[in-house]
Amino acid sequence: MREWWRDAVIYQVYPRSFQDDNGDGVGDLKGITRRLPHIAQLGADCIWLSPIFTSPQKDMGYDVSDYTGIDPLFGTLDDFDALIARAHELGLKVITDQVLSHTSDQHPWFKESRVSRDNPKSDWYVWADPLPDGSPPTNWHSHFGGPAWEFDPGRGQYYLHNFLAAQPDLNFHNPDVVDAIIDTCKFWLDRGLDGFRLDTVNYYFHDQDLRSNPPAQTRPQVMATDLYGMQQNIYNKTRPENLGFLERLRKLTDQYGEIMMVGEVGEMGRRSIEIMGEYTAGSSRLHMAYSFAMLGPDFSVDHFRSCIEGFQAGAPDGHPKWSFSNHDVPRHVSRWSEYAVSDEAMARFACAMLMSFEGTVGIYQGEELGQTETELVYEELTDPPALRFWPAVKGRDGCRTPMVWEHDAPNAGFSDGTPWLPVKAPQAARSVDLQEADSDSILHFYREAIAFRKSQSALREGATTFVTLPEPLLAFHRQSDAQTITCVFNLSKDTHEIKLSGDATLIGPHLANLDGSKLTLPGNGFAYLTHDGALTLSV
Ligand code: TEU
Repeated sequence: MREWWRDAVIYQVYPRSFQDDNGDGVGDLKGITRRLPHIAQLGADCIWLSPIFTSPQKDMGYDVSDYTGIDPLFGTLDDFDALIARAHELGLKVITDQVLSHTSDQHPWFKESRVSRDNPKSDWYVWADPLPDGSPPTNWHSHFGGPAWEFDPGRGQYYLHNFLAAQPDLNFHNPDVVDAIIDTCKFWLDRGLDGFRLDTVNYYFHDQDLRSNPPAQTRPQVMATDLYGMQQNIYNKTRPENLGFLERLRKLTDQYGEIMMVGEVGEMGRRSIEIMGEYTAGSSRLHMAYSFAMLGPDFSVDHFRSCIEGFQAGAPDGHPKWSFSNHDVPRHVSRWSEYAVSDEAMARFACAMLMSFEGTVGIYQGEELGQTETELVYEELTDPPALRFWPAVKGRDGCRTPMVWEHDAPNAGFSDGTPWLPVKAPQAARSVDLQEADSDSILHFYREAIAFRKSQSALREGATTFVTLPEPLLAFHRQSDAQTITCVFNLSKDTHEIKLSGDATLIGPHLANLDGSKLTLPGNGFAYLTHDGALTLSV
C-alpha cells in the first residue's frame, strides 16, 4: 500500500505565532489544539510543529536546552499529549522539529563540556585550539554572521557554531553523542508522534580535517552566499558520514510503523536538489527532504523545471517535498511580487502550481490566507541576524507575525496580551473570518485546490513529463495508471495563448479559457486539462 506521506499536504505551524491561549503574547500548545479544526478543514494531512522544546529562545526554539521537555512558554507534556490526541481524532498526523545538529549553550551537555578538556562530555561538541596567533581554527562563517567559532576562556579553546554562538554544534563523530541523540528521538516516538522534521539535516558531521574555505576573492571560487547574505562554507557540511547516521535513524523509526522523516537540506540551488535525492534514495534513509531551492527569488520556468527534473534524474526512487514559504524566508506572495498581476493572483497561482507538483507539498501557516510579508521597523525586530545586520539583512520576523483569525478582535484574535511580533492592518485584512464568509476567498481556493489534488490520482502519484514551451509557460503531463492531466502555468503578468493538438477539457480550479483548440491564459493564469491520449502543446 502507498504510504500516507507520499502524497500528503504538510501544514507548518509556527507555534509562537499560531494562537495564544494564556495571554502572554506568545502562541502555545493549547492555542494550537483549539485551532486544529482550521487545519483539518483545509484538507492538510499532517502538521509540522516548529520547535516547542525547552529553550532560551535565542533562535526562537532552534536552540534546545532539553530535548525531552516542552518549553513552559508553550505549555506542558500533558498539553502536548492532548494536542496529539486531538490531531489524531481529526485525522491529522503530527511531526515535531528536531534540532539535532546543535544545542543551546544552556544545555547541560554543553555546560559540562565547556568546564574542562577532560570531563566525560569534553568531546561532545566541536572544540579546537586557536591558531598560533590566537585566531579561530578555520575561516568558517556562521550563517548568522561573523566567524563560526567562539573562544571559550575556560578551556582556552574555540567551539564551533554554524549559527549563533548560543547554538554550539554537537560532535557527531563521537558515538556517545549519536547514542544520546537517538535516545531523544525515541522518547518522542514512544509518545505517539508521527515523525520528525530534521533541522539542518546535512550539518550533523563537521570536517575533522578542519579545512578552511578557499579565499573568497579568488575566482572562480567566489563563494555563493546563503539566505542571509553570508558566504557558504564548503567543507563543513554534507559529509559522507551523515548517511550512516540517517540510516541508523531510519532503522529506529521503522520500528514504529508509519513514521515519516523530512530533512531540511541547508544548501541552495542545484547542489541542494542532488543532496535531497541522495538523502531520500531507496528506503533506508529519510522519507523525504526539502531544500531552499524553491524558497528563493527565482521564479522562472527553467528553475521550477530544473528542480523537479533534476531531482528525478538524480534519485528516481527518492521523494521530494516542495514548498514556497516557511519561517525562514520572505512569504512568496511578496517575494515573487514582480511577476504578479496582484497579491491575490499570485496567491492562487502559486497554490495551483504547488498542488500540481510531484511529491509531498508543504504549506506555511497564513499562506492559505494569501498572506504577505509584514513590514516591520527596527524596534519591532527579534531575529538575531536582522538585529545585527539591519537594514542589509531584513531577517525572518516579517514572515513570522501572528496568524489573523478575527479581523476586528484585538490582535486579530491571536492574543489578548501584547503579541511578541505585531499584527498589522494589511495582514489583519486577510483574516480567517473574513475569508470564511467570502466563497471567492483565497482560503476557499486553497481548500478547493487541495481537495482537487487529492481527488486526482495523476496529481497525487502520477509521473511527470515536461513539455517544452517558451518562457513564461510551464507545462507538464502528470500520468497515473488511471489518467493523465496536463498542467499549464503562465508565470508572467501578460496574456499568452497555447495551441492544443486535440480535444481537452478544463478540470478543477483554473484561470484560463479554452476555446476549441485554443487555450488562453491571462497573466498568472493556470489550467489543468484532461484528455484521451497524447496531447501536444505549442505556441
Ligand atoms: O534553518 C537552516 C538555515 O537557515 C540555513 O542552513 C540555510 O539552509 C542556509 O543558509 C542555506 O545555505 C534552520 C531553521 O529552519 C532556522 O529557523 C534556524 O534558525 C536554523 O536552522 C538554525 O537552527
